[in-house]
Formats: sequence, C-alpha cells, structure tokens
Amino acid sequence: MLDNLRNSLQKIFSKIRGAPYIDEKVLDEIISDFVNTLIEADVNVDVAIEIGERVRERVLNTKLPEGIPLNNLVMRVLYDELVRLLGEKTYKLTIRPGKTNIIMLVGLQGSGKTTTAAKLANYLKKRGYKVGLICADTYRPGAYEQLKQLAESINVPFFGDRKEKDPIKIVKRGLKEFKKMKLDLVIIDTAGRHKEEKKLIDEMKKLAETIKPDEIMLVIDGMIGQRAYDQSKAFAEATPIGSIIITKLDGSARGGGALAAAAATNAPVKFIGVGEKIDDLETYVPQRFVSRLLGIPDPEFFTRLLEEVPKSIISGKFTLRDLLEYYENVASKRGVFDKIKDMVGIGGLNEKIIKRQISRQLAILRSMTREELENPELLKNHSRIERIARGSGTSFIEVRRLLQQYDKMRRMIRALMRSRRLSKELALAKIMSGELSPSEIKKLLKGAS
Ligand SMILES: Nc1nc2c(ncn2[C@@H]2O[C@H](COP(=O)(O)OP(=O)(O)OP(=O)(O)O)[C@@H](O)[C@H]2O)c(=O)[nH]1
Ligand SMILES: [Mg+2]
Repeated sequence: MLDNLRNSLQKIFSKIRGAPYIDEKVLDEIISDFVNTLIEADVNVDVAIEIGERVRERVLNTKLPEGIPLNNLVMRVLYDELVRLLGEKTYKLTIRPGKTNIIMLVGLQGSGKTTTAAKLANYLKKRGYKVGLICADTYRPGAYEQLKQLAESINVPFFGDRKEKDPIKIVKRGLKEFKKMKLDLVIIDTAGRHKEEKKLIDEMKKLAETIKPDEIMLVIDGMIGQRAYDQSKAFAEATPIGSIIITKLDGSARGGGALAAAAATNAPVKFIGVGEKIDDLETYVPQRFVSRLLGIPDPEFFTRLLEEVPKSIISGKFTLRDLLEYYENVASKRGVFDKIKDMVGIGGLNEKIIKRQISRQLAILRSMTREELENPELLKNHSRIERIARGSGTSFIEVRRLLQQYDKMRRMIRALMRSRRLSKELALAKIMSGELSPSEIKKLLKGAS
C-alpha cells in the first residue's frame, strides 16, 4: 500500500528513532525530508510547507517532561500532523435495520465502481448482512457480465438486464425484487460515462431524485492525487448523503495526495481500495492508516510516546537486571562482540575468548538473586559475592570486577540520559556500541555520581 510514501516515511522515522541527539540542524533535515515526501505523494505544496512549519514550531515550543527524549516528541508531532492531514475522523457506514438500504455508487470512468461494488457487497456479507447487487450501467458493453460474475463469485444475488437501456427502469425492477427478498442492503453500480466532474454530478443528481438512495458513494481513483480535491468538494456540495471511497491505494504514488485532498474537503472517506482482489477493501481509520504507513501497527504507541516515564527511568536507574537483559538479548547475537569488548575490559582478544568472557559474566549475573539484580547495594556484602562466585563457577575478583564495570556504566547512562535526553535503552546502546571516545567517557564520568 502506497509503497513510495510508506518507504520514505519509514526511513524518516528510523532516522528519528536512531538519532542520538536531535538539535535544530537535525530537526530541519527531518522536516525537509518530511515535506518533500509529502510533496512527492502529491500533497498540495502549500499544505506540505505549512505542515513543515507547524512541525518545527510545535517541536521547539513544547516543553517536555523530564526523561522523555526529544526523539519521542518529533515522532509524535509527525504522527499527529499526518493524521490531521489524512482525515482524523472515522466515518462508519450506517445500515438501518428493518428496511432495504440502498447504496448508489458513482464515479468517473474507470475509477473502480464495479470492482468496489462487489468488494463492498463481500465486505458486508461477511459481516452478516443480506446484500444484493444491481447493474445500472447500460453504457459500457460488458458491464453486466463483469458485475454478474463478481456477484456469482461471492454468492450474492444479482439483478440486471442486458437489453434494457434505461438504468432507472432496471433499478426500479431490481429494488422491487430485492425488497421481496428482504435484503438488508442493495448496492447499485452505475455507468462511468464521464471524464469530468460537472457532468458526473449532474447525472448523479438526476439518478438520486428517482432512486432515492440512502447513501451515495463517490468512488475516486487514488491515482488522481490532489485533483481529488475538486471532485470531493463538488460532490459534497451536491449531496448531503454522500461518502467517499478511494481506490487503488496499493502502489499508487499519489494516493496520499488523494486522501489528503478528500479529507481537506471534510467529505467522509469511509473505505479505501487497496488491491484488485475482492478482499482488498478496508474501512478507513486515519489513525490506523497512518500507524501502518509508519510501520508501527499499534496507534497506541504514539499516545504513549509523551507519557510520563516512571521515576526509576528518570533518575537513570540502570540496574544489573538491565545489564543481564542486554547480554541476553543483544550480546548473544553474532557480531556485537567486537563492540562490547572495550566495555567488558577485554579489548584486543579474539572472539572465542570474548565469548567465554561474556558467558562468564552472564553466569555471574544469573547467579544473583532478584533482589541483588534490582539493588546492587546488597552486593557490598562479601559473603554474597562469595556465594555468587561459587554459584557461577567464577572467582571473587571476577564478580567484583563486573560490579565495578556496572557502576561505571550506570553513571555514564545517567549522564547521557540527562545531558542528551536519551532513553535508558538508547544510552546503553550508545555505550555498548563503543562510539564514545575515551575523552567523552571521562567527561561523562566526571559529571555523574
Ligand atoms: N490495483 C487496484 N486496482 C483496482 C482497484 N480498484 C479497482 N481496480 C482496477 O481498476 C480497473 C477499473 O475498475 P472498474 O471497477 O471496472 O472501474 P469502473 O469505475 O467500474 O469503470 P467504468 O464502469 O468503466 O467506469 C479494473 O482493472 C480494476 O481491477 C484497487 O483498489 N487497486
Ligand atoms: Mg463499471
């Protein structure tokens, strides 16, 4: 779905997540990438630039609670702005019970009406509704067959008449039939004989007067990008019972622009088409849509970004348990041994020896009790150290050395969190990556207690 937009946005997001420190220069780079990405997706240039300015202002003017890195704020602001751009509200399809609801699909030539009619029927059938399809396209040869076949493939009643030239007559007969069958819902596929908006809207009004649908859905091809603005606007002005479906969001480079344009007219976008197959229709929930674009499927992630962090994290409480988890999760992977060898004080040795060293450290940490891992104060006690050395098959000196290293790391992490607003995990990763120079380390240790 929207591959170009998704890839670019995800690149920007990894840059933000991975940035050790975001200053104004880095922020401006991020914003400029973001604005360009929007413009490439065919978002209106003025709108994109305005969003960039708002991002900058919001990031610079928001006062962050202590302990929350600036990275989180930037991610949150970009997410918010994307949601705002793409619609914010979710509009549900209302199907009134006890009657046969009529939905009429309209749209320019080739926008995806017939395919979408069948997708929608399939979607609603799966949710337990009795649905029927009517072909009111007497204009395009093959329209009848196309919808009939689709209806058969999903096992939904179909009505049409190959010989009748008047769509109104077909619809009237079809509705009569389907009302007898007590269907919950009938979807009418109309002809896409127009290439421009005005004529389409005029014809839609004429059809609506006689058919009296409960809802008219405008099917817009996502490939038209920001040109969707005029279409949605004219449509929204022409009918109060209108909603929008944007199709071909899979692959289309301009789909983002189309969604933004439709959202800007306040027309309710209810569904999106994301492929050629019958199941490729989704309800449109902007928050969920944006989260997926950003590669973070859970929208709650963005809510949590600015939430107060627990005191233990603010005060930089890096425990032996954190170190144990780090070794277990990260250091057990291949290739990171080189990076951490300085930290464990065994630089210059080969990988085999390093691995052995790490496994000894792991054994030490694993021989500690839960209380000891959480509260290293307890380990000032000699008999505890002796017990751990015995339990891990190491020596008193090795346990002591590990504790000294831990204490050094704890102080550095605390200093990094304070001075650079890094999260505990980022600070640890930075230290472990070996990218800090000896003089930086010295400076950090000097300022930290
Ligand atoms: N990739 C992709 N293709 C789609 C999507 N929706 C429709 N299409 C394709 O777009 C083409 C036109 O679809 P139709 O449903 O026939 O469009 P229409 O609006 O009914 O066309 P007319 O009746 O001629 O106006 C077909 O090849 C569909 O498979 C979508 O969401 N993604
Ligand atoms: Mg059609």
